[in-house]
Amino acid sequence: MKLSTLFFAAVAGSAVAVPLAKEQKKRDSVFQWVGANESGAEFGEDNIPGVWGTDYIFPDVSAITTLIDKGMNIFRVQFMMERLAPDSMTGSYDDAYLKNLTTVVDAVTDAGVHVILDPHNYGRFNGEIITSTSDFQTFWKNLAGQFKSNSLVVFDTNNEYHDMDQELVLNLNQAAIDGIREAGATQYIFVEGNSWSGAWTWVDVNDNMKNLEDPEDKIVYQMHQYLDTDGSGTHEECVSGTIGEERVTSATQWLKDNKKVGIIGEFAGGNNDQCRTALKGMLEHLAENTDVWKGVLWWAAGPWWGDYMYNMEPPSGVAYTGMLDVLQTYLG
Ligand SMILES: *[C@@H]1O[C@H](CO)[C@@H](O)[C@H](O)[C@H]1NC(C)=O
Ligand SMILES: CC(=O)N[C@H]1CO[C@H](CO)[C@@H](O)[C@@H]1O
Repeated sequence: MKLSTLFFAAVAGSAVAVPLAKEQKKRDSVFQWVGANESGAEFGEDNIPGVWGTDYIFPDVSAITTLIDKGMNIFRVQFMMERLAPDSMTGSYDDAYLKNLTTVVDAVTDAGVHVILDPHNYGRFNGEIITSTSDFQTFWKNLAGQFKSNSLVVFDTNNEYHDMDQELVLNLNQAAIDGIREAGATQYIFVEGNSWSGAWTWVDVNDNMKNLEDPEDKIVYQMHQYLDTDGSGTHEECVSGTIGEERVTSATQWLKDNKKVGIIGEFAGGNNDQCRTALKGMLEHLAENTDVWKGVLWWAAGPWWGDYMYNMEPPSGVAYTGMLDVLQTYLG
């Protein structure tokens, strides 16, 4: 069943089908947000623009519904800037790609949960590091303009900046914030840092990010944390049973010291007891510090993950069948 069907059943026959302000569904959890990444529209990054259904796919709304039924209330939807704005970052949109993206966004927010728009670009456009803060500001002004009337949309400035000048990362994030506010959008903005936005290296690498300014005061620092040896999220094994807590502790202190709030926007571990223990330890630590940690998102759900070791896609993804219980305490 489509989410929109569920929601619109209540207003069937009404001429005004789309409410202007959407409200988050009430739930009971220590975290404001628990959810998953919804990956697919950024697949096939070597084929630009690529072909829908061959190189990339949009998330499956019915699978998202299942995760909402399990208690999730936030989804981070990946897409590629080059597919949305094929000619240039500041150029016009591919209407079909925008429409497909919007369909997913509307379906999720109609169910009363948040959706994060995630340009999965690593601070790059067409393979080059983005250096024009003014173009980036325009990109965000344009995109926020499309979604500013939907209060459950969250803007994520970019996925995992890495190997970039630190001042540039700060300035790009500020430019995104400025563009979004210039468009008149007032929703949450999730900012990301250098070095793949890792929580474990945040204090050493991304300290200057505390200087970001938002007139709406709705910045959430989005960090990522994997628990394998190199923190890349490419191994099934976790380093130890305590590695989860160890890797986020310094970031917790940074958030407190600087009076900021954060979210773990990507985390995962393989389907084994060591990772289960490590992930629980991390979640417990975050849950003890909900003054600064607002939630977590599993990497990843999506239609095309197949037998991928972290696959959270219902009904048969290995993490959906084997690891959802790790999150159970925190689902609303
Ligand atoms: C959008 O989705 C439809 C199927 O719903 C597909 O036929 C079309 O190719 C997609 N277009 C793009 C640009 O993703
Ligand atoms: C950590 C992780 O799983 N990263 C993957 C994210 O998804 C892209 C494709 O969208 C993969 O290339 C990465 O390996």
